[in-house]
Amino acid sequence: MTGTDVVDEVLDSLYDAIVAGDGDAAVAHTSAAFECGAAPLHVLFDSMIPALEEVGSRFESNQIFLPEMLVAARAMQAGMELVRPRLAAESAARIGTFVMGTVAGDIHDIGKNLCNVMLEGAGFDVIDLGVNVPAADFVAAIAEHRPDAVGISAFLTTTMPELVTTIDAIVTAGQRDGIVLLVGGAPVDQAYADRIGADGYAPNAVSAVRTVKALMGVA
Ligand code: B12
Repeated sequence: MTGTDVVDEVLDSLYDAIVAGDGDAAVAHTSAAFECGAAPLHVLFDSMIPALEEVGSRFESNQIFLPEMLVAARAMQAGMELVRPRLAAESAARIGTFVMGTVAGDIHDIGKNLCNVMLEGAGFDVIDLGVNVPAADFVAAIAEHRPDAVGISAFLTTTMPELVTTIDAIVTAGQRDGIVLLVGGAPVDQAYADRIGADGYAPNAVSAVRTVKALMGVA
């Protein structure tokens, strides 16, 4: 068996642990993957995220229900705690401040947290406002932290309109100029981002970093 085979086997076990919602096993397999020399991004993108995608499609087809989806998400988050410091250790020189949050009415945060980890790794100081964030809290955070960029996530079709509400509040507060404004989350796309007046959109954490750096002119 080659080293690559061993890593693949551990990543398969990690995938199964997340799908099964077994947090302890997820942590153990994440740890084992690093001991075998797996790169943090390999662990994230070739095991953890596909596992959650599988959970999403099982939920959609009524094979599992909300409690199972919740434990799977917790298992993923537990494993991600081991990934975070490894990505941060690869951190580049500081390039700016990024305010990030999930809109009001929406409690999904795994994708947002993943973007935060990647942004920190790229050299941003990330101010994470958390989930279920009212537009007024984005406005207050921009006033307090004077960020270079702001990221707003919405993960449900029903909470996408909150992106508009939040951008409107930022415009009304006179804060729109001078910040790079990104939107994201699974139901959002480039056309929607253009329509609601965002500067950028990215479908995943890697391209979120690339996009914000390009828009800031630090690519
Ligand atoms: C885990 C999960 C949950 C967990 C969330 C736990 C947590 N802490 O986040 C729990 C169980 C709580 C949950 C609840 C619900 N969920 Co849910 N959930 C999911 C699931 C399985 C995974 C989401 C996820 O983490 N994906 C993995 C991450 C890495 O991907 P991502 O979120 O897309 O993020 C990436 C990009 O979007 C981008 N990105 C993210 N943010 C940002 C920000 C910026 C600025 C940029 C540039 C980019 C960017 O980069 C990220 C990383 O690559 C999805 C199914 C799926 N396949 O997506 C359903 C899903 C999102 N949920 C769904 C639903 C319906 C619900 C509930 C309404 C269920 C219910 N009946 O109560 C509730 C809503 C609760 C609420 N008010 O928010 C639906 C949404 C359908 C829709 N179109 O609106 C989905 C799609 C499942 C489905 N197929 O039906 N959910």
